Amino acid sequence: MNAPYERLEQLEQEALAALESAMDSGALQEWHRLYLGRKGELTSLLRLVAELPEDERPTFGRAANTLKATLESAYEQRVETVRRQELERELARGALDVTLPGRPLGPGHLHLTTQTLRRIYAIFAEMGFQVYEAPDVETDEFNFELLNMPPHHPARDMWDTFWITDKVLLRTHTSPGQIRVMRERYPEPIRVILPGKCYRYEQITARSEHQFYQVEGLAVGHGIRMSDLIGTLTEFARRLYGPDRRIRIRGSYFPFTEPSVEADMDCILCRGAGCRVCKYSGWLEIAGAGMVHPQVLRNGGYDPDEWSGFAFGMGVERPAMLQYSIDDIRLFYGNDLRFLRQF
Ligand code: FA5
Repeated sequence: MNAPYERLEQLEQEALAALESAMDSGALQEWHRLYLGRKGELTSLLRLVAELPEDERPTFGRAANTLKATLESAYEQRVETVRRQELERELARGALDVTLPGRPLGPGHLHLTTQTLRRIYAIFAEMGFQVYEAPDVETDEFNFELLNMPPHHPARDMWDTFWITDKVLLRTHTSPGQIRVMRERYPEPIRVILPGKCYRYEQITARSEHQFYQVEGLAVGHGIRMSDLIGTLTEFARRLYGPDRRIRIRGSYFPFTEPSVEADMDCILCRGAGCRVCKYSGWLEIAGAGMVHPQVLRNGGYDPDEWSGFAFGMGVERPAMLQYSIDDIRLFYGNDLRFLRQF
């Protein structure tokens, strides 16, 4: 047997013996560097290949690779053993007391949006409104067509849309739920609120998110009038923001209500005098609303000659922003606990 082969055998014995005496992770690292490292013994041995006659080189190469594999697997096993021994030593020293109680996790609390939603539910529940949930993923038919917006209707531009397919979308408002409740409840009278997330393909700014909450309201019955709508919204604003709130109704346009209005409330900060919050108008918008359009009643299965109804849709984050002087809607879902803990 010539010198390189002998060296190979010697190296195996030497390395395995050294491995057995490596007692901690530092020693193991040192062993790895010495025998398997880039400048280690095995690597330098492989260089001896050049000294061998050409026909012996493949056999030597194979033998060296086998040795490499043997040493690597012995190393892995030794690492396991040493790790276990180290842990046992540590436990014996009492450094790790597994009987200690864990670090306490403080209780969380409801998100500001959830708190606001629950306040809104409670107020409407007292006024006899049930909560009805409709799907976030909607069809063009429910989000637009049945609400009086056929394809290419210009009012569709009011709602920039996330499309999933040609006919399926993420609802841009909670109004499609109106049709769903009517079709489910006919021929009963209806008094529901429909809370939920809405999605709009919009530029995100301090005032606008592309994902936000709305609460829709719908009442359908015999002889329901505009004054019922105004009374309901006034009562709601007074219960949420204080008993002396005033409501103002302005004419507006939505394809699914006729007539359509926007309801404003006197500014909670300046009480109508004019300030930064209300942009010096004295008023804050609280909801889009109106009398349910006869065609929408029909689409829900209710005959508009016998039935009438009102509907409204309000944001959730924007009123909460006003109430707590939050100047950026992006804080709501930024998951910064320093912000969330304040509420
Ligand atoms: C609507 O979505 C109508 N569906 C409301 C309605 C319902 C009218 C029933 C008539 C009858 P509008 O696009 O104005 O209307 O949205 C209503 C409220 O949602 C706004 O007043 C605002 O508070 C909130 N909102 C709208 N877009 C955003 C947004 N990008 N980020 C946060 N809040 C928003």
